[in-house]
Amino acid sequence: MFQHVIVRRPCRAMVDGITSDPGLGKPNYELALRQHDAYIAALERCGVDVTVLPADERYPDSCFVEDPAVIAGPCAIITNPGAPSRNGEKDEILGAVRKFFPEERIEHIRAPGTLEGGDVMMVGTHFYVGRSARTNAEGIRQFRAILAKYGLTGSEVPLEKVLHLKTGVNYLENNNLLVSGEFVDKPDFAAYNRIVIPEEEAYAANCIWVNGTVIVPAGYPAVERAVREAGYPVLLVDTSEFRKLDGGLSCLSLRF
Ligand code: CIR
Repeated sequence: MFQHVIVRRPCRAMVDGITSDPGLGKPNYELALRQHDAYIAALERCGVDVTVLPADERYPDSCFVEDPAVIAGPCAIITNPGAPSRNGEKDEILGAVRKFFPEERIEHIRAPGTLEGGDVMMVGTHFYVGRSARTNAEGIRQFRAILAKYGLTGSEVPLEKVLHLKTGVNYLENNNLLVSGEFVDKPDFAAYNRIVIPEEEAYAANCIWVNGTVIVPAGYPAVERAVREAGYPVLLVDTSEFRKLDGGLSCLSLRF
């Protein structure tokens, strides 16, 4: 069960955030704020308390708080984001993390290691880590060493196409895994009950489980149906403006 969630308000500079698909257009800032409000409301309905950090105009992608930190059970790991324009976000998330974790349980990924939280998927005490353009071998080595200190385990999943691991695979608890694209047949995930997302709805593989409910992006009927059929109550949140920056539901919060 999650008790706490940390989010950061989108900043006006988000229109200059990183995108792999400029053809989707720039986000509409006012709409992004309304969608962020709805996201917070959905999380609150799942029974968590939500800490809302102020917008930070220095970092266009800073609403995607999942990337500069990973909360792994008893410890918090401040990452070292591989995207240069995002690297400084790690110093800004630290203050929020300190409100929940004592100094001796706050760990750091250090250069030349890089790691972004979007590449980390938690399954109980095991953490899958995507080796991506943002997360390198040294970052994963450091991350696994930190996990071991706390009796947790990690394994590396090489990525071929997607930005982050959780762009394409997300754990819904109860052995259920949403998978799309390159993750459908990966041997790493063979033991799970895999719910395969059709290619045209691949964006919606990024759903989040919050205390028994699954939050699903609005506008992806096949994914919504599949999640309901798996037995979960569903809350829909429109993330169209964040999608324009390759961001999804998981990217927008730290849940612990
Ligand atoms: C980026 O490219 O870093 C942002 N535009 C999107 C980050 C998405 N975060 C995530 O998947 N955890």
